[in-house]
Amino acid sequence: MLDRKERMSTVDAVIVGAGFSGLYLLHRLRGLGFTARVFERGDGVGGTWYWNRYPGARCDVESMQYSYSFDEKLQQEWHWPEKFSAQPDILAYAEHVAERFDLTKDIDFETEVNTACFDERTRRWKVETDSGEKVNAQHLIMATGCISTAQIPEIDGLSDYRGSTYHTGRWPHEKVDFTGQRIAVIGTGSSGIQTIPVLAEEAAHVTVFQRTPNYSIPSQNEPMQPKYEASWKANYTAKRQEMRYTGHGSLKDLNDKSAMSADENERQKTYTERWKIGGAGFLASFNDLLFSQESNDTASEFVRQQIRKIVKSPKTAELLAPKTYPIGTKRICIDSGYFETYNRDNVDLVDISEEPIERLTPTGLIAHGKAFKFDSIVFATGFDAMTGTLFNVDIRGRAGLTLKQKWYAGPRTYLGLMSEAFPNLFMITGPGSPSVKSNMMVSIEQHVDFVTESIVYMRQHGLEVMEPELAAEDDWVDHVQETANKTLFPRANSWYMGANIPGKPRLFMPYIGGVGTYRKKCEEIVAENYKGFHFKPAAAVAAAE
Ligand code: N01
Repeated sequence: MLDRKERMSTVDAVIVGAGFSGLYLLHRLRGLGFTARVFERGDGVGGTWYWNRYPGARCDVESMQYSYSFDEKLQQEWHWPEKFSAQPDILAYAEHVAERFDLTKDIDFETEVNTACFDERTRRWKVETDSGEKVNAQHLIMATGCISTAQIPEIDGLSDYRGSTYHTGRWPHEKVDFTGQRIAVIGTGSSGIQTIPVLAEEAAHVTVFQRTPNYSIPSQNEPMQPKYEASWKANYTAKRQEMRYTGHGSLKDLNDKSAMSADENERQKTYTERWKIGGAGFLASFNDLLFSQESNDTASEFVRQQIRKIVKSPKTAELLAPKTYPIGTKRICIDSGYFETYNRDNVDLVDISEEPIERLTPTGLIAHGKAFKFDSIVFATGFDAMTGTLFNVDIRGRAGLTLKQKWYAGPRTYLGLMSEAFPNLFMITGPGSPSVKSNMMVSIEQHVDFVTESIVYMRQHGLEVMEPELAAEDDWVDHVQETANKTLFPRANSWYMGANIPGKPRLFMPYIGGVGTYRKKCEEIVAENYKGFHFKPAAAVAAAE
């Protein structure tokens, strides 16, 4: 048996996570002649799409836009069966990419990175996994995704419950058969809204526990139309380029006009047309829906009216109609028959906005003083987003500072890519970048390209260490908050604000200045020799010791 020292390996980069970020990173770094190892806690690739296997899981970005753009042959050859892809199709795509580019040989599955410490003497990250393996790497790249740490709320009696429990973000691999069951769904975010209609078709009875109603737009999903697919494929390069400089990284046909500059008739006509088209393009009905409360009110009211038209019980419709925050300031939901589901005889809605679930019991739960019995409880209760997964790894930078210590009052990054005191640590779609406020595929590709090009730059210039300057980082953190404060986003208790996790600092985590604006900013910084970053050549670091 090898001793510990002999087992230790050395690579240029350790990548944590084999979702879309980790896969593309590995492909690019290897192609540029770097050595890399990927550690992935799941037993397969796909990240979000590996874990979120709940019935009804589907992407809310159109298939033609939610895919890699880096390989022309791949984008021409791949066929998406539906306008909005279901989870199994996206997972199949991730698996295809891994196979096509021969990526799995450098991925350790079912392996979690526990600790990562920057050794100032060797200028290397010392990474240790849960299998006890130690790896030295010049670069540590967190490709862990923004919404990967599932949250089950601390409700009293959780361990007393004897039935089956599920979390949408950790769904079993084998099919769960709910036939004949009475089930509870707790949570009505994107995941709950997608899964409730599908569960209602299968289970004997579904009781939905809703703390906050959500605005949801019908996806108007349909099989992929050959003409539509062909029109994208004929112009893929140009369309992808256009997407990269839009506000959200996707082509949504923004109506560049204020809602208040239109009269009531025009607004109704616009909203009705967008509702019929479906999808998140509804928020692009006018250009100021996320900036002006008055404009936003018109769109919010339109959606409430649709809910009242769809849901037959006026009482249930009122409970489902969001009134406490502006539309779009919590992640907009895209559904397939969500509101219609409440017209079924086997679906009930329980409002827990005023009074939380009291506790779980061996047979179900107690809410409003009433005991409910359930065979299964589905938690659609979300994630410790953006920072939770980074904190799950004990990351220690210079002088042993932990990331958690540095970010105690909220994440501090330069461009959402790096954090001062953590040399050569990169984050893909980290807090402070457009990340979850964008088409993730566009943001992932941009960050992977930025990181790999930075590493190439270092190699070309004989540089060994890269780190943001504290002043540049402070300015960026302020800019991220100032940008958010000019919008309506801070008015909602959303996971963007960390509001779903008790005790989490309350501030807007993603960068809302726009995907195109952000990309141009990154391009300018690179053109100015990586303004705001400083580098150390190998010799200078050694001499300073
Ligand atoms: O999680 P969420 P999600 N008692 O945090 C409720 C992406 N995504 O998994 O709003 C009772 O949005 C909570 O209530 P409240 C997308 O970015 C994308 O649905 O905090 N209820 C809320 O209703 C999305 O935004 C896709 O008052 C409790 C729900 O649980 C993100 O993932 C599909 C509670 C959590 O909603 C997360 O979505 C799915 C408690 N103690 C997800 N704690 C697509 O691409 C929480 N809740 C379509």
